[in-house]
Amino acid sequence: MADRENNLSSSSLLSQRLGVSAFNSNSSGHALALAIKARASEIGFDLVGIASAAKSVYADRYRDWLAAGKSGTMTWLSNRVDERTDPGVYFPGAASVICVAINYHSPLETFSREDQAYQGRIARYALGDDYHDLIKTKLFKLADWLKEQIPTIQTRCGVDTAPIMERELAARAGIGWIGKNTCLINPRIGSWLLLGEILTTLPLPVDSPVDDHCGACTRCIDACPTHAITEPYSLDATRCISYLTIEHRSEIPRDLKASIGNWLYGCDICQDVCPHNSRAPSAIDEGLRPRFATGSLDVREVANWSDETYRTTLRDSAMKRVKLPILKRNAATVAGNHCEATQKSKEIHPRMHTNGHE
Ligand code: B12
Ligand code: SF4
Ligand code: SF4
Repeated sequence: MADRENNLSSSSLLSQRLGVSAFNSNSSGHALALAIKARASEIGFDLVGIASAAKSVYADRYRDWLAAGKSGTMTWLSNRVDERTDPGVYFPGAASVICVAINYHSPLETFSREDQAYQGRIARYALGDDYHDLIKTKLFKLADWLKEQIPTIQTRCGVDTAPIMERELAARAGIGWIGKNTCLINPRIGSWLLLGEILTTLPLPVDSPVDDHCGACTRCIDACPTHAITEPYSLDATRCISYLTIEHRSEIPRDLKASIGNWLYGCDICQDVCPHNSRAPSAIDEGLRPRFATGSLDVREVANWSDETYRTTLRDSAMKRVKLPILKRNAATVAGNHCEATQKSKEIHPRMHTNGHE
């Protein structure tokens, strides 16, 4: 309570600047929220919304998901569950969460027919600079600005690694809805979005969630090559190519190898097919533009990379989440899948040829 009083009295600084008498009145709270959003946009976020720091309403669902073994070897997801499902436990005193999103979509060049065979695809989010650093820098800027206005408040910034459920918070903040592929989708921009947040002790007026626009569509479920979306809004991570190529550090299960196709790092299929991504705008932030124009690398080259090539090619890239041996494992999977496909087509081709002459 004392904290809240402090927040309210010191907030008069900003409310004076905003030309409103007391920040705890409805209109001044809204003016403050608008000022935060305007600053967030100046800093370079595409979307911003405000959510309450209340407990997750999907906590039981999350526990069931873990209990069903759907997190695989990501054992860190089972740690700090009380924090993950309640922002107030993770950050005591948290009253609001300022949720931000940044668009990372960029059109990719198509590869030539000759090059196509050994191209290992990289998920779009990992094509530019490491988004963790890029978003954190912007979040710190926004948090510092907010603390300049209201010095007594506390803030904590998070991007991906904090033990919080970022999609649920962003959905609560009205940034988008959670689609059947489990991604957060904004009705205007689509789902090529990376999320971040500032938890704060500052009470703020919250935004309203947006409606679910998935309707009767099942394109993502139908297109997933490993059947990882086991039912709408539910993902078995142990089958997801993103998990298999990034988080899973041992041998890739035999029955899933072929379905990985030509994905070297991550997977974008369930977002590529989503109709809400068909008119996705391009990323504003230069840092998120692809460093590999075709969004892919030649897996024969990756298989021969030295430590030095790995370090220089992937300097400041999110792809460094996997060490070189895992990247080489993935390169071998893609190359193996290509050879198998070629072998199969050789087996099929003569038969078709013979049939054609019978
Ligand atoms: C672990 C993890 C993964 C795992 C598991 C993914 C998953 N779907 O759970 C793996 C490695 C597979 C993965 C893959 C990807 N990830 Co990831 N991942 C995370 C991480 C670290 C935790 C997510 C988590 O807790 N998963 C467990 C599930 C059960 O929890 P959840 O997804 O939060 O789901 C809960 C809510 O959705 C809630 N809920 C809220 N509203 C609603 C509404 C309804 C109707 C329902 C039913 C449920 C529901 O219920 C669920 C259960 O509690 C988050 C960062 C974070 N701290 O949140 C990034 C994050 C989710 N990942 C992200 C990205 C970009 C990806 C990939 C696109 C990367 C890629 N291209 O390869 C893929 C997408 C795959 C997919 N279809 O989800 C972004 C998502 C951005 C977005 N637009 O949604 C995040 C938020 C990171 C970030 N800061 O931007 N990821
Ligand atoms: S990222 Fe790929 S493997 Fe994972 S759910 Fe989406 S389509 Fe399936
Ligand atoms: S592909 Fe269809 S069902 Fe899947 S997330 Fe997009 S709109 Fe929803």
